[in-house]
Amino acid sequence: MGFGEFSTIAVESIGPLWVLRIHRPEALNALNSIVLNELGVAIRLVSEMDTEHAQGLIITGAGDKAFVAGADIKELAKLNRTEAEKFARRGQAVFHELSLLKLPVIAAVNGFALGGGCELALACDFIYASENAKFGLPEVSLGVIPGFGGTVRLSRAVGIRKARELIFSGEIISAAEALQMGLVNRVFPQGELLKAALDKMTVIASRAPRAVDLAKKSILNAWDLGIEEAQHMEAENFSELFDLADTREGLSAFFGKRKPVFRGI
Ligand code: CO8
Repeated sequence: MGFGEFSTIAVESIGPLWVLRIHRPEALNALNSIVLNELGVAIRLVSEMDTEHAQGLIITGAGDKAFVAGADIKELAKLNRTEAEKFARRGQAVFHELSLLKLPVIAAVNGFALGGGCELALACDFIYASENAKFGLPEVSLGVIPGFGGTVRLSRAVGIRKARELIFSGEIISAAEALQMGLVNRVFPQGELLKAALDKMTVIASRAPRAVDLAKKSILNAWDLGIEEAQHMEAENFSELFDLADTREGLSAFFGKRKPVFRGI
């Protein structure tokens, strides 16, 4: 399956930057198994591209009302216990792959990011939001709980107490509240959101790609490992860069008082 063959997502490239839109307008972009599968394929395709062709990914929702309004409740309602576990594990696996992508990923949340939609945004490196964005994990109001990594990632993103408050109450919060609790990095008027995300990604893409990748890896280690092991890995990642042409280029450009030209090698 290539990028042209999707039915529930739309993928567009702007130079080496990719924009992936979840596109199910009839269901506020809710994640059914087709979306999850297509998302999984798109993530794999992007992960297989070389640096020249892929330097950043922005995930957003089609239209101006929803990023993703959750897992598809019609599909959830038909699941038995075994199928529910399979569905949760599938979503978790796709979001895990997304979180491990070597290139930076920004969620541009342009409306409702509820349940699985909030979990998708949390699996991205950071979140920009439009002023009308709404966040929440309202699963308990349906009798379920977050199942695509939300209990884990929200706790890590905003702290366990805020996460408990949001998940136990199922309350939906505004972009301004999400900004205040550190769930969202920045908020923009709806019409400026995508451009802001692309502008930031352009800045990131101008840096040494392997350095950004290894910084991302080190930050993920900081979450998963103890402080000693994480710092050990940081030193390993740091030293790995000293075998690369881009590192020599970055350091010598500083002394030459010129802009570095990075090639991802
Ligand atoms: N799933 C399926 N369809 C949806 C969803 C959804 N999550 N959200 C909205 N839709 C559909 C509506 O049914 C409606 O369809 P129709 O026109 O055919 O009736 C259409 O989208 C438009 O929605 P509304 O008319 O409801 O629009 P409103 O502006 O009135 O309301 C809301 C917008 C507030 C976003 C409202 O649609 C809503 O509350 N949606 C559900 C939000 C929600 O609870 N999300 C969490 C879902 S559970 C989840 O994500 C669990 C993840 C982990 C799964 C683990 C698997 C085992």
